[in-house]
Amino acid sequence: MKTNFLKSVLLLIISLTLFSCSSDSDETSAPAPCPQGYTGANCSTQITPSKIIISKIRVNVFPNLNGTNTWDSVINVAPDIFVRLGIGDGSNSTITLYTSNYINDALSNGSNYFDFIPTTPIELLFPTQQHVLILGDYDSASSNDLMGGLIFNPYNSNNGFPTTITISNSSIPLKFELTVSYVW
Ligand SMILES: [Ca+2]
Ligand SMILES: [Ca+2]
Repeated sequence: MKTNFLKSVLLLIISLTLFSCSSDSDETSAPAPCPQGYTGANCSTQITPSKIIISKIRVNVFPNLNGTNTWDSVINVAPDIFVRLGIGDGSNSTITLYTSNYINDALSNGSNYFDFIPTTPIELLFPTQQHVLILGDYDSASSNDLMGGLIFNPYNSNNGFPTTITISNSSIPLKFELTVSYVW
């Protein structure tokens, strides 16, 4: 009986030693470096970027009519579109980051698009905060018409850092595509 017990203890010590040895060998092998923007044991955790940079705002879809009326009432009735980007929800407290020039007499046919390329790329310094992208009809003779706006979060922790961020709502209808890059 006593011998059997000692044997068991000895086996336990041997297996613990073996386990400890294999553990040591794991520690000595250096892990492969993760691609930029990722961390964690298997490099699957995204690192929140310090900023997201927008180099282009593409307008893909917008309403050609203001309800049943045209956006403008005289001669050229199509809207003169411009985009405005801000931090917030579109209310008065929204902080405007960018307002584009306007494109004359734009009509959306579902397959065309209109690009706005800022002279200086737009830097989003708070990429996890709520932003708003607004489409307006520029009216020189009166105040501009709000054609529609969409709220979005530029950064999501599991989206794989896409270089194109699509923001859309088919019921307005409104669709934007942002061309972006990331800085960590
Ligand atoms: Ca108008
Ligand atoms: Ca107009």
